[in-house]
Amino acid sequence: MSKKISLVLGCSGQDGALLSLSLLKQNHEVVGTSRKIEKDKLSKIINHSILGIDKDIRVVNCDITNFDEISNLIEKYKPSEVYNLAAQSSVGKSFEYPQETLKSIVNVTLNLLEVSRQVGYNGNLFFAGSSEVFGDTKSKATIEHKQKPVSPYGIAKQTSLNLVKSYRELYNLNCITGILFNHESPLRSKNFVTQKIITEALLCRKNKLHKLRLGNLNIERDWGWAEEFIDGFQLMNRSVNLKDQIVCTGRPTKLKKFVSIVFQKLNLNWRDHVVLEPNFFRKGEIKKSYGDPWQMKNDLNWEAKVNLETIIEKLIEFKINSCK
Ligand code: NDP
Ligand code: GDR
Repeated sequence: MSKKISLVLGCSGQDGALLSLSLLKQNHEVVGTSRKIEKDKLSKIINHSILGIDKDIRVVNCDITNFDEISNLIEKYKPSEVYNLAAQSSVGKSFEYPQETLKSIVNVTLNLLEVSRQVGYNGNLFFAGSSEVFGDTKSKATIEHKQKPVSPYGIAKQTSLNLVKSYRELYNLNCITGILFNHESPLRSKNFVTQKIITEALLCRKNKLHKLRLGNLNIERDWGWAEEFIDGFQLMNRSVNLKDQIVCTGRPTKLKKFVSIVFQKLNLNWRDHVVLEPNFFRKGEIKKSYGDPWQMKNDLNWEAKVNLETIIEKLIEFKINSCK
């Protein structure tokens, strides 16, 4: 029997790399897109090297906002599943680069949906949505929670969510959005606060005078473990009853608490090292963001099992080993 083919837009990022590994383990052929890979194919994608999948995944350089380029990919590979994970994914940077952010999210979503509609693609399409669409959550966010995005990134993800829903309802496309809360792994870049804290806390252990500069420590986030979120994406995309879902742990934690656990695990006192940096306070900051995991558990029997302490231990362990 020929292998199933999966197409992963944004295969070089944290989720793209982890998802590709998972699909390869299930004997899928994985075709991924990246702007990083040069036409000569000699350039390496760091996350693929870390996971040891460089040689197993077919990475193509593709302008995913271009109709013909996406259309050619779908026609050539006829994937059974498509995952759109590509995005300028930093909320903070979206204030500096709103045009790029909207283009990478809204234009790409619309392009993939339009191609699918026009070529009559009937495979399954998963789109990475974001908890940022809700803004502040007053209670655990369900799919019905009021939406009040406060960043260009959140606005882009809200538009993408609405587009996917319309194409599902108007044209019967098999497309869904996973509304994803924060999920972490060692593949995260230092743009994101969890990797920044782990990396810098280890520097503090080496050099007692080292300082870690952070923004608002009072924000609360629902941090999960990326590897298990990837399983959720696949369950959603293969579900008989295709619908948008909230993917989260349901457990909010203050950033201050996250910092204190990291430093405590390294036998340090975070108060000796952390300095508040007003420039890192965001305009339009979301104070508390957490979701309701009930629907995913009920519909797909998916739940986040890895708790925050374990996430932190895994992140520290990976960083220490990679620095040896
Ligand atoms: P990453 O930032 O790690 O990866 C993003 C991917 O998008 C990269 O492969 C990159 O590919 C591609 N990309 C970046 N900028 C652009 C651009 N301007 N145009 C086209 N492609 C671009 O993100 P994650 O893996 O963490 O997240 C995956 C998806 O899930 C994203 O859509 C993100 O917004 C969403 N999400 C993530 C959450 C999380 O906690 N991780 C939570 C909620 C939503 P390359 O540079 O190789 O072209
Ligand atoms: P977020 O992740 O904006 O939630 O987006 P990030 O790790 O950047 O910020 C989390 C929270 O920490 C606060 N913060 C800082 N953040 C960064 N990056 N650096 C700092 O020094 C710092 N100090 C405090 C932030 O203000 C914020 O409140 C992630 C991305 O994966 C998105 O793509 C995704 O949609 C959301 O999660 C859900």
